[in-house]
Amino acid sequence: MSDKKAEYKTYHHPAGGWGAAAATAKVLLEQSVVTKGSRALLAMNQPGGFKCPSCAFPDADCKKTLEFCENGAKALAHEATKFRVTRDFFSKHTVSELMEQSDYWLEMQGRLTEPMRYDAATDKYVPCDWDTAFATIGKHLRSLESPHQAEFYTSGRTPNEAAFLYAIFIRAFGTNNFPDCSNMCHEPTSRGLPPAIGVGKGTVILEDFEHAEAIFVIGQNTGTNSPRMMTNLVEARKRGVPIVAVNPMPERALIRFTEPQDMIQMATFGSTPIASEFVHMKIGGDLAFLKGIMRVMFEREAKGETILDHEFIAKHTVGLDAIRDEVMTHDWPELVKASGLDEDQIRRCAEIYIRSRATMICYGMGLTQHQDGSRLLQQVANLLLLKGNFGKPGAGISPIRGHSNVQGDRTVGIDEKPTQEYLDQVRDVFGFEPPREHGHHTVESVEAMENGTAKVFIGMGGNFVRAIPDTERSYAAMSKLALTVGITTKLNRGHLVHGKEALILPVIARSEWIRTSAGEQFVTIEDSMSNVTASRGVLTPASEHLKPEVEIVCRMAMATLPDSKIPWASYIEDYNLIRDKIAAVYPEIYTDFNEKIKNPKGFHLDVPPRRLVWPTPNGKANFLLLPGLEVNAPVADPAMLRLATVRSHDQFNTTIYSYNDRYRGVYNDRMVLFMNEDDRKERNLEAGARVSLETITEDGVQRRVDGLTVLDYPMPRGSVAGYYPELNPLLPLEYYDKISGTPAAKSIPVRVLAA
Ligand SMILES: Nc1nc2c(c(=O)[nH]1)N[C@H]1C(S)=C(S)[C@@H](COP(=O)(O)OP(=O)(O)OC[C@H]3O[C@@H](n4cnc5c(=O)[nH]c(N)nc54)[C@H](O)[C@@H]3O)O[C@H]1N2
Ligand SMILES: Nc1nc2c(c(=O)[nH]1)N[C@H]1C(S)=C(S)[C@@H](COP(=O)(O)OP(=O)(O)OC[C@H]3O[C@@H](n4cnc5c(=O)[nH]c(N)nc54)[C@H](O)[C@@H]3O)O[C@H]1N2
Ligand SMILES: [Mo]
Repeated sequence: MSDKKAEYKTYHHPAGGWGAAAATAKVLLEQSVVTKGSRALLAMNQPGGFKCPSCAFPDADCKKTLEFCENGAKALAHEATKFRVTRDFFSKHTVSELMEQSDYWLEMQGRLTEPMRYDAATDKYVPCDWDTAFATIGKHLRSLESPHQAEFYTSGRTPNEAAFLYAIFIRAFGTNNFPDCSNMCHEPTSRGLPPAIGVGKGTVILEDFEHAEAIFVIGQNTGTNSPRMMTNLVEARKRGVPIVAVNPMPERALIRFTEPQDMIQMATFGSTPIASEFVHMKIGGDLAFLKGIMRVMFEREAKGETILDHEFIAKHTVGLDAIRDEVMTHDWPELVKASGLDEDQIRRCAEIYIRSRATMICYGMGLTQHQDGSRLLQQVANLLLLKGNFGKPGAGISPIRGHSNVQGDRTVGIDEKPTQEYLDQVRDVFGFEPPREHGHHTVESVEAMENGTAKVFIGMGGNFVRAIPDTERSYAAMSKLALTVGITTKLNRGHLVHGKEALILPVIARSEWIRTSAGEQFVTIEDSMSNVTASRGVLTPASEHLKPEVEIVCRMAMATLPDSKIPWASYIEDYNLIRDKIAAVYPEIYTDFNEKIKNPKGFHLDVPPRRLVWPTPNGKANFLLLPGLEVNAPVADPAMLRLATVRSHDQFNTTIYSYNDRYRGVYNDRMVLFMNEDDRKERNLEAGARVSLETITEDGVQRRVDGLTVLDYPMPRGSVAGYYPELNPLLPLEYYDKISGTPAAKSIPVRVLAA
């Protein structure tokens, strides 16, 4: 809880603008990094500098000198902070005491400075040298009965070089247990899109924004979670491009935005309206909305108009008739009811889509985090295919990825279901036979901890226990482990919910330099639009005892696999050697990696649908069916509300920068429930009432969060929202998309209990 008085007031200004400029200055000041931080900001996303540690949106073509945003500045300020968590700090607090502190407090303590190990006798973390730490990991892993008893988590800040070697190490060790932050995020993209278009990635690049004739932004809070994309939306809007925003929350930046880097707009307090059509849809109504648009197209075709791109469909696709038949089974009253929209608005959006000769559909967690998230994305692909919106400038599908390198990690091997081609390449390049059976995704790894099969958890970045569903259960599962290891920059809950033995291994951060005997090293990052660039830190590491992630991976491998023929020690010194191996394992996309990466703007990995090539089993793009209009299991309880767990403007996932959420008008509080006024009145609640939320499930487990303040907010009837991770205790572990394993964090069935 914040120690300041909570305040709730409507935010009337455009997003961005002076509010963003002030927030940037404030966070630099708070973390006491004004000069250091400002210097680093100038190097962020510049050729020769480092990639922003925040989101995965690409940086523009180096046109602007300050290629960062308010939330990038927050991420950097918190990384470059002057505060430190030292051995002194740990000697003053037991782990049980630290457990009582908030996530915000833990974050504010600063950067970790040296390796620590858990001492059960004192319930404290105590210093531990690096050699002992690696020996402990090696000892535990070698003593397992089976390599499948270990779970190796990756969070998406990990750069390509470290992720690639981590994948090789773990496969040489003998398992494909790769739970990954992507499993909670854009995994429906990675699993849902390949059967449809042959790749599990986006098909647009940044330049496409300049050619699009319509842009849809569905289930994504652009102004907060990928603010650099606002520049592209503003530019498109100024060109008169219609923008359709589809969201149960009227996110401020999608309505009106002032470019903080536009001097004239700033000076004149001007702003640009963003959404030409704001589609205020109920949670999970997307399927009905998409089908409604398709229905308009089919209706008009039936009347003799030419609406579809018949040439494209005939040449490139399979399955049109089945899709048409399925869509036409839903009449308008049904579509209206399931989406919560009126028919006119769906028709207007269809008109925008039909008129545009090149449409981009961008989306985020509002589409992926449902029980049928993967198949819902296939419907997005269907809509695009109907008008041939692939392989031409300004058109395509655009998942807006989360972590800065989450897409890259997946490309270089972090995958619990690796392809046979990749495994063959690993065998041929590294000379060992990798395991072929599928490993655990995130949810399965928690189940393995719960049932006692898993003994060791290693987290390469991230904050696993706070990110996963069913908090109480997950804490209990993690506590059963023999060893937990957190390879991280900052103190977080993941270090406090620990196994019998536990290690904290502090790493050099993105903004800091890496120097080895072979000179200064750089790493590489793949952004949301498949562009790979170098990232070179400019700041002095937070402590002399930190190690780069690459070295930590190599030394874990050396300690675990003493007979390994792989030259781990050489990779620690020279990252070019790692990139040569990436090129060898992925000749189709990474040939001449070390040459190509010399281009300061990086290079694009090939995405075949851009060339109208479909790497699906039948070599075509496929229209795929998702019958019905619901993307989550129905719940009979008439009092049920659907709860979306979302991010505030002042957090990065589990990292809480402050208790404010400026654009939604919430100050000094995160325990709030955004609710439609009529839903509140129907429950006889006063505005500002204290309530509890309880999950509606049939598994007999009570999941409840108390102490939430009800806020009247323009939510559609039946839809409520609150903050992640505070509301994760409500999300049942089993409540996930079966194709991708992604928890349905946007559609938890809950009831409200008056306090
Ligand atoms: N500053 C900052 N940047 C970030 C992050 C961060 O925490 N902070 N996180 C990073 C990561 S890992 C990710 S994955 C991305 C996340 O970025 P987003 O995808 O924007 O994530 P969320 O805040 O979870 O919410 C997405 C939006 O979905 C809407 N929504 C909820 N339910 C539905 C629904 O049923 N349908 C539709 N259409 N919309 C719905 C919500 O109202 C919200 O506006 O951002 C990345 N960038
Ligand atoms: N209910 C609910 N749950 C969700 C979501 C939701 O919308 N709702 N979103 C899901 C999504 S999209 C995601 S991606 C996951 C996020 O899950 P994670 O990726 O596991 O979580 P983060 O909060 O991003 O991890 C933050 C920690 O990473 C460490 N760190 C930061 N920078 C570095 C670095 O450079 N190197 C290393 N090694 N460590 C570093 C720091 O110690 C920091 O405390 O959460 C998921 N969980
Ligand atoms: Mo994410």
